[in-house]
Amino acid sequence: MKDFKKDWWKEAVVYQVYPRSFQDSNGDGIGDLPGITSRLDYLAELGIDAIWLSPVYCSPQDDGGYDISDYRSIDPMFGTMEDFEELVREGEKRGIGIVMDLVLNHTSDEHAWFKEAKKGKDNPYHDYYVWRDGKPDKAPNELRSNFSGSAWEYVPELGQYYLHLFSKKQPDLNWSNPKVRQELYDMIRFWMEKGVWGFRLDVIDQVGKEPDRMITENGPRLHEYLRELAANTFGGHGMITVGEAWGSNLENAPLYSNPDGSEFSMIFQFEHMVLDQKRQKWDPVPLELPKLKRCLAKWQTGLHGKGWNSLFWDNHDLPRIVSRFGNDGEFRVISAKMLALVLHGLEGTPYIFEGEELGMTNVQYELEDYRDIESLNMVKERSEQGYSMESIMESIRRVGRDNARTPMQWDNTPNAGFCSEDVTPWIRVNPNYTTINAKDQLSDENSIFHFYRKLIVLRKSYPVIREGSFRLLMEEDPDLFVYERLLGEQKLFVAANFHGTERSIEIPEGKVLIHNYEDVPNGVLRPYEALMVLIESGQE
Ligand code: TEU
Ligand code: CA
Repeated sequence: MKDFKKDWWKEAVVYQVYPRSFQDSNGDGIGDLPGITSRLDYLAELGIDAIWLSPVYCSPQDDGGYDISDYRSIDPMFGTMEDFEELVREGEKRGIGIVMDLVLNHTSDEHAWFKEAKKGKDNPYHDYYVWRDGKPDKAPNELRSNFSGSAWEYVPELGQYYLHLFSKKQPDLNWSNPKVRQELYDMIRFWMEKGVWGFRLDVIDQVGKEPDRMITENGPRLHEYLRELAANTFGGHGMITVGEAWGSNLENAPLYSNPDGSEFSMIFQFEHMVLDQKRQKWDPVPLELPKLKRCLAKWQTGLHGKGWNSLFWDNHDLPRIVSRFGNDGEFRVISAKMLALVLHGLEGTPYIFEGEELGMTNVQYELEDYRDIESLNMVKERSEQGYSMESIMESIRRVGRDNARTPMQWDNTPNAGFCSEDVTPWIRVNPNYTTINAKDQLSDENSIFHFYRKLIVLRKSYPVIREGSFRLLMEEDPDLFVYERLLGEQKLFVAANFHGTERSIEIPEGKVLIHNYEDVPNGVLRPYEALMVLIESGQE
């Protein structure tokens, strides 16, 4: 096992790869492990420390690999175990570690455990899953799947329903069965021995569910389970661990990311990602900036010294941030840099999702070009409920997960360098690859790519960026996001204009570390303008 420097992940920047969409190496139109290995130099140039790899295990791909049929093997679609080991080795050479995605809440219905479980109530694997007796037309209760419809699926041969909080091909594991937990711990140790640097834990806040009480997130035994999980696996090994926890809040976050290491290094919380929606994600509303500022400020101050934040705008489930909180038209480059600057000025571990560093945008496809089960199930449900096709398509285009999953745009050749020109990629390439691609940006010092690279260098260079305390300024201002970070004699001043009109502002004297227009602003922030100023004490 690798000997990690204590809390190394507090200084790290993580890059998320969604393998299907990153780089195809063998001409089947699907990204794969050798493809990722072939792009490690690109990631090394960006300056990241670790790759969070979305699932590459054997899977029928009902939910993009988050439906695992064998936890200990690589899906042939992505390559072989040797390809995986090669990626780990080649990453290591460049100082880049691999963070595996653990999906412990559910398996695929094609997992050997579930196939056994379905055979009968006396089967030793039956109790690995969550079953309730019932009748064909009467589910145990009203619990709903995250992917539309009931969370219960009937198996006539057993006269029972099984629980699936996601697709019906993702039956939920029964964590109250100690055998299930031990199996999972064994499996995690298997990956630790392969030399990975850490884990991202999918919907981990749901494993303590109590479906009869309609409790899915933050169940009563959750933290007992998580402490047991850490103690039996990665606990005390210095790895980076990040739990996905939509149900987290400031009350429970210090438990999840307890500095004593009893659970995880940090969690992904999503409060800042649901501010621009009504009750459901499919009904987006415009963002009110003060809400975002107050939310991020709350997490910055709330976890300072008591836990650790993850910092992110994007992942494989979210629409592209430049299309969401920025401007993907006239001000695409400027606003993508502004959003990066605001996030990378905060305390926590930043995560960059593939293509974010290029300012990749949402897509506007017709229905037949979308692939994601969440979107396709929603189309079915909402058309039955009488929504117009127009409003359904608008929802998918704005918030559908495929926005994040279109192929990585490497260059301006057909298929954007993601796969060779004569094959059809599994999902269409965003037609804007001719103007938005890595090749162009690598050779342009002023590109979004190089802006992200510089932000990473700054984080590594200035302790105030990594550790400083946070203070929100101009809290009520509807256009400007302004804050300070403080550490000893050093102060960092960050200001950003989130809108397309000029705004005057007093900028303190100091050293401008980074800014997103050609010239440094002076008393006015232009559309989407942002800067970071370092003020040494005595200078004010
Ligand atoms: O996502 C958790 C989750 O709750 C998602 O359904 C989320 O609410 C939705 O995608 C937002 O649009 C995790 C994975 O990140 C996701 O890709 C998986 O589909 C899901 O778990 C099931 O494993
Ligand atoms: Ca391939």
